[in-house]
Amino acid sequence: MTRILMANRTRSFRLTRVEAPTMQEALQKVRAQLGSEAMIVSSRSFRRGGVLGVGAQEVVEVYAADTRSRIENIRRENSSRAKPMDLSSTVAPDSSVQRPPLSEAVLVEQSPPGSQGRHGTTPRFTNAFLRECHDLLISREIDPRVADLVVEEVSHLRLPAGYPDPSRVRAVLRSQLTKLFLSSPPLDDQKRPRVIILVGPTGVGKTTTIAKLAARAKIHERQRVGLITLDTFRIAAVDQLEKYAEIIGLPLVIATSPQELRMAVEDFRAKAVDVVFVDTAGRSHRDELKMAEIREFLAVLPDAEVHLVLSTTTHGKTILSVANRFSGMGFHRVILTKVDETISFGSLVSALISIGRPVSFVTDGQNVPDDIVASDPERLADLVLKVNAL
Ligand SMILES: Nc1nc2c(ncn2[C@@H]2O[C@H](COP(=O)(O)OP(=O)(O)OP(=O)(O)O)[C@@H](O)[C@H]2O)c(=O)[nH]1
Ligand SMILES: [Mg+2]
Repeated sequence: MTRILMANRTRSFRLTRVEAPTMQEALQKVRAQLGSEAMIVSSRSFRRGGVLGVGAQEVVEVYAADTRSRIENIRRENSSRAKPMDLSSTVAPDSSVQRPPLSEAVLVEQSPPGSQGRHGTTPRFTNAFLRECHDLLISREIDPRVADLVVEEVSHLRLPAGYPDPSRVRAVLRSQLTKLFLSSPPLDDQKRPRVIILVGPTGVGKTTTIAKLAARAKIHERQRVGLITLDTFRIAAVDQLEKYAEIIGLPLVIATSPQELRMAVEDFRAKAVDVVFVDTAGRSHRDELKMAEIREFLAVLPDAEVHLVLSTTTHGKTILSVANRFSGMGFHRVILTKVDETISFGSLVSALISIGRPVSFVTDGQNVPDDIVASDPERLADLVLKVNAL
């Protein structure tokens, strides 16, 4: 099933040539020599020997490049220092999304000078219930400006007298936090096929999430599902999705150019496929060239739903800078992964507000297809407070 993938940037790599009777054996040789992240640069098959074509043997020749140091660089880049958070820098607004009034205020509001005391406690909140609310939010690593605004909202409610009941504090905060997040109404699901593309930095869980979504669409919703991968940079990446495709029983097409992508979708349309999931290679948000490549692919599918996948193990400051760099792709939704590995979801709240796109799904583990749920503001509030989370 593996098709041979042509890569176009080869200058910086030393090429290794292998020969074998079949493509499968040639790829095995490449793997053995260069590891599973080798990049196939070119391949051809020809016949050798024999007389007048009789007795000639099929030979497959593959040139591959060793990308191990490059992959390491990409990984290092992604885990490098975060930029300072800039709450005023937002991605382009999505007119289909109704932003709650409080979140607009968050983007412009500044904390009054000296507003943070112990654990960020605001002295102007003299009421014990409000102080308890504020302390809880700060302990969840929520930006103090956001915490101030949420507590300000709580202060307009009729507050219980006496020592604050912790469960009451959480209930009130849950309902206020819910207002910070956008709901995620379904995108146009009348189109056939719906095309759902996942983009995002390396290693955040794009391929695993596609496998989860695709399996659920097929098994639970009984939809006809197709898979396309644009991640032709590494053999291992294609193998990964190919395995899922085989297990789930789904057709997978490898598209190496925007034209192939368009043709693949047309082909699925002709076969009455309901939904097509498109996997992309992880891109460092700092690599403009590769970001431009993805944009070229996206340009041929203007109706596609683009979901930006972000790992919640990334700190809020980094998340915002990643989202800003991916904003050129015009993503419609955010998918948050790895909440099972997240210590504090609170630091992401201001980033999510600034991003201004609803969260469509949240994933909480490596199990396909179980560890994923559709997201809504209540669920995100629960994640902040870690109450009944997932
Ligand atoms: N704990 C946890 N691990 C996850 C989750 N989602 C994905 N992973 C793991 O994260 C790792 C990377 O997942 P991939 O799906 O390969 O990530 P990717 O974004 O496709 O990576 P690239 O294609 O290399 O950019 C794998 O080990 C996954 O099992 C999650 O929700 N929780
Ligand atoms: Mg992947």
